[in-house]
Amino acid sequence: MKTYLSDKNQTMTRRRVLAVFGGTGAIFLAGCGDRRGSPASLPVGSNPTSTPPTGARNGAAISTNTGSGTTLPIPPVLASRDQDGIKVFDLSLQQGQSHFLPDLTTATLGINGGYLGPTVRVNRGDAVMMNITNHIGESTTLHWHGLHVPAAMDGGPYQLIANNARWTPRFTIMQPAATLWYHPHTMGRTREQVLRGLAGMFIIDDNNPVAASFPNTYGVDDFPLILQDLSLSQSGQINTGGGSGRGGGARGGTTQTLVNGTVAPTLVTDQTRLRFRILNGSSQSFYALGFDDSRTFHQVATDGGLLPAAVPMTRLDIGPGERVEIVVDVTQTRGFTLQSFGSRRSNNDNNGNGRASVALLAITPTRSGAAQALPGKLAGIERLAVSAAGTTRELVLGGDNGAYTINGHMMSALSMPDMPGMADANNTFRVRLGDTELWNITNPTREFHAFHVHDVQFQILDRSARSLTPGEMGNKDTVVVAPGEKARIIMRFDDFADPTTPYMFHCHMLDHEDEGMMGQFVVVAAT
Ligand SMILES: [Cu+2]
Repeated sequence: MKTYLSDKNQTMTRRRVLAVFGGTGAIFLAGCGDRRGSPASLPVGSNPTSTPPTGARNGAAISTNTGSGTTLPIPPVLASRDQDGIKVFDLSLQQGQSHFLPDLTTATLGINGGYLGPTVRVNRGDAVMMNITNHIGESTTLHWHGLHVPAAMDGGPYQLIANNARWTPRFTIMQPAATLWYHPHTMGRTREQVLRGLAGMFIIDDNNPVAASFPNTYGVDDFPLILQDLSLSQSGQINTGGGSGRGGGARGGTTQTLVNGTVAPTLVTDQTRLRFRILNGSSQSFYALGFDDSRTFHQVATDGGLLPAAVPMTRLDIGPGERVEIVVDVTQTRGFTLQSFGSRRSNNDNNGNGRASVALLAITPTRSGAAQALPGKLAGIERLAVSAAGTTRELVLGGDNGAYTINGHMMSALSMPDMPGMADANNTFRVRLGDTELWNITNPTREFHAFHVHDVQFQILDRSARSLTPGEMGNKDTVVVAPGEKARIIMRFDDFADPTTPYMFHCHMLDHEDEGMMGQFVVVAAT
């Protein structure tokens, strides 16, 4: 039996998630920060191998029906240190413990804490170095999802960090303001490592003056929301057997939807306009976001940053790996709830069960204000023309009967070629630096897939099944392709050529990725 939060008779008592974001010292609560958050947001250099629970602070019974839960935890903004003009960010991958369910301790992983990681926040133009140490007890990687960086800095499966080893990629932030994220990309192990807790937000700021018209005070009126479905066994351990939406019920456990690592948290706010930067960090789940009173909100950004214009809406679909930013006005003091409505997408649950609605965040305003207009134009986005594409590639997804492939090819650790000469291996595309390419992604399977390309932000040209929505007119790095649909995407491969280090493209449903729905490309200097 599955237990969803929306079950009418499902009342759960739970403790605060003690270990989220590193325990008491690092929980950055709403309403107590400046724009960049606490300057000393994390105890950098603390014992990297354990995160002791800090003791129960809140034993209140919580009815998840009403959503009157724990205060929304906000990932702290990670302070950098300056090293010869380079911003250095220290990220320690470590083991921890969390309390998602009452009286149960869940073994988790975290970055600078016991579960999830801090928000890395940078400016366009910054030179940065990520100082990553791995103490999780096995090899991993750390990938900057959506970031335009050289392949050797990308944190894909080739940039393996052994246990107790360090990796220090350096790069310059070259792209517009956006809400990106970071997570492991370990061959065959991505799903488990992400769901055990290795994920965090990566926010880029720039000098687009439009930003000043949005709520932009982190933790006050500008909130990151990391959405994850987590399947827990009866003993409270994270099911790692595949399919976050399945397994829990079958084993007598439960599937919980977490927001920043907590179930149905609450936000009390005196702000009259709120911005949410929402990440779908789930393995398999799609969410149809909206508010319980079906109020109109505006989508202002997608994966790669601001949209050309704000889009008014009442529902917003978000697939695995995708991000959206929304702005919502608080015009009444009546409480309202961000929720996921039953998604129209079929494979939220691999058992074929429909997805129930889930309360995500209960918002309790203490003040209200008049609705305010948003700027008419947000970002100037150069639309890439089909005529600019020098190369067209066909990518056919395969996934029925459990064999997840692209063009019939299943990437696995065994088929992963050695670095020298890998560019000749099966399914490795050679892209010429500076070229614009058109990729036709065809999904003949019965499932949705969320296709992600590293290195670049792309644009969706069109879909075979429907017109594009205004919210799809921005820069994207992940595109959801429906069963039977073909999506055409176009992108230009500027800046970084490296004939021996591949970038990846893959389904961002982490089960599918781990099971082989992945390929690779190298960018080579034009001759
Ligand atoms: Cu997929």
